[in-house]
Amino acid sequence: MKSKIINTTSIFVSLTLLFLAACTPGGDKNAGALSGNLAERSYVAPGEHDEFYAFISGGFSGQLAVYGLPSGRLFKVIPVFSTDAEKAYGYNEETKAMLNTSFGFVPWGDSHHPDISQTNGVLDGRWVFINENNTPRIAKIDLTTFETTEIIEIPNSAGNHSSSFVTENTEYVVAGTRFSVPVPQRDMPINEYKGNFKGALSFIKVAPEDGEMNIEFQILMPGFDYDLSHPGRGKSHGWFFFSTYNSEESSTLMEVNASQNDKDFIAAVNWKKAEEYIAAGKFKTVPARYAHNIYDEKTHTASTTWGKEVRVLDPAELPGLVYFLPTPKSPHGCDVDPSGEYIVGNGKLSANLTVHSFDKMLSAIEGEKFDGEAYGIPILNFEDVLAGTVVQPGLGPLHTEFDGKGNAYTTFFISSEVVKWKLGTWEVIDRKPTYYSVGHLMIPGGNSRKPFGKYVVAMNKITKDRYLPTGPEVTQSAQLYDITGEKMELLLDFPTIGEPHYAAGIPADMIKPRSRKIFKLEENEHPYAAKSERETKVTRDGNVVHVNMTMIRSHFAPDNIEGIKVGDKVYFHVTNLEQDYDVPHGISMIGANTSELLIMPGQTETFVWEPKQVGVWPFYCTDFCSALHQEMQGYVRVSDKNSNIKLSWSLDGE
Ligand code: RUQ
Ligand code: CUA
Repeated sequence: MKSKIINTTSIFVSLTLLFLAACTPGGDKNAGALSGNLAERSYVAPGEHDEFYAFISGGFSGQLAVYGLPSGRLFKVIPVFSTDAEKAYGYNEETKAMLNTSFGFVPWGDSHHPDISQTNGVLDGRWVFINENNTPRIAKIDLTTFETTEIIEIPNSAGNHSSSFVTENTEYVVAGTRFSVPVPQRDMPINEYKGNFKGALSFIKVAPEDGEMNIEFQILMPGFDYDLSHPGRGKSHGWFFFSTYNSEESSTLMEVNASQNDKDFIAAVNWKKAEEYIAAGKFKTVPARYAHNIYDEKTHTASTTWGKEVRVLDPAELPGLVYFLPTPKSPHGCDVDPSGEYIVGNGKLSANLTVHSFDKMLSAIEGEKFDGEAYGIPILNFEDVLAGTVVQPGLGPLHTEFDGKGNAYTTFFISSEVVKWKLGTWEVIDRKPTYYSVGHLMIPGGNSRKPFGKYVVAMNKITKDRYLPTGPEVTQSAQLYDITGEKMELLLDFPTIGEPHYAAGIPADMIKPRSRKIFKLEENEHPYAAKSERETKVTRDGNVVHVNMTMIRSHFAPDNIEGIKVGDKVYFHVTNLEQDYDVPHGISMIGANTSELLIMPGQTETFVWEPKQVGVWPFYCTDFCSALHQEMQGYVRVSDKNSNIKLSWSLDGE
């Protein structure tokens, strides 16, 4: 009895020690070293610029945040899938359409995986794409304006997670469903999931000139969960790889029921073959309603068109389109090295990392060496496609990135660490703790043929004691490591918005010279733009009033308006006449049921105000724009519904 107690206690003690080892900021021991030379390496002196941009997903904030590396300074939160009062995104009349979906106006999203456009497998810095997980969508952000300019909804999809990754010439941005669902959606018993639900993998064509997205085709896969994906590159360009879990096709208590199979799959999709099948007419056209929202830079206005159908390919009937590569234990990450030869599958529950060989995969396919099939899709032999195994590198592997020098870096969620290992020899070279429970990691260009392997950013799921406490919610956290040497070195912790999933980094010089400074007034095609104070006016049509207004340092024109009545619907269309860099003005109206506007030089934006009370009501500039910013204000006289005060407007009595 006694010995039993001792045993249990000692197990408890060693577990506690293990836990402490994993959760004590071990870096503190090296704090002295950090304060010296290491600290200088993340220090960007006041007025100096960072070397890299990092676009870090905002997770459940629905946005995309822009940081500098190595400083970790936050520059901008780009509104993408969630409304943002700071920038009037989703509040002003111009951007509301960006959030249209087949479910109506959706003001929130869950953004996960940004990926920067590429040319010849190298980042080109034109756009960054990012997926929305909850109401499946892909957004495109223009990297001259850092604004979201297009959002396309993905039909037949649910939990749009294995997305939004681009092929090496940005031919496609790819979106794979995480949850399989009935396709088309219909009323049916949940327990008839198996064999009946489908997983759609969508290939969205990106127009080479303006980047406009168009759903080219969908591949209707068996009802597994499609978790992550990455494009082939170099020799494997033309293929796309998707990790799957729940090959058990369970719909309930998934933590148990979807962890039964010893191996799930990585699906290898030959999209060049898919293009041939499309050209040969081997597709079905199925009805599907989805929103396609485009922001026009000339009119400064977004509009929605509605997709009505998609072309669908059935891999069971189309030989050579898809193969399954057996991959141990519910793989999460699915990462392809810069040469395109190695496909890393990170089995969340597996002790080892599995690396597949593209060349071996091709010869196995050629030799028709299959180990059965699943729903008509050939399964390759595990041993035939295996390039190698990284043996027991850590616990709970999630994602892998590459430095372009033959090394791979994998995150381990359970053992909270980044492990560096060598491609080809599979030996572990280094490991460094992360604080704590790391998810994704990012090396600038790490998902391309040309990584800029100077830093790795680890994005952590748990922060605990790393920062000053801020109530029960602790800031999310990223960590920056220097990877120029044999061993990784932790340089910096910095907080992030929302929960960071993936990120994309790029040398600042590839974006900086093209960054937009103003919008040219003469190119402004907004239907209500007033391009000079002479063009300002107020017009009435029934109870709808349009105010075509301008703003310049430091007044509005007009700034006195009379003849507005309770019950009117007043549209303020406001044009910023400035043509200088970094001179936005803002405007808001007392009691308006919307956000302020923040209008860039040369831009026109609109907000609606429905006056509810008689009186004289002020409005003002919300952005401290000049020495006389506080003077940048005006009044609207609101009269009773039945009053006959004439509509009039003026600036300085004119
Ligand atoms: S997830 S932590 Cu990309 Cu959404 Cu892996
Ligand atoms: Cu314009 Cu303050």
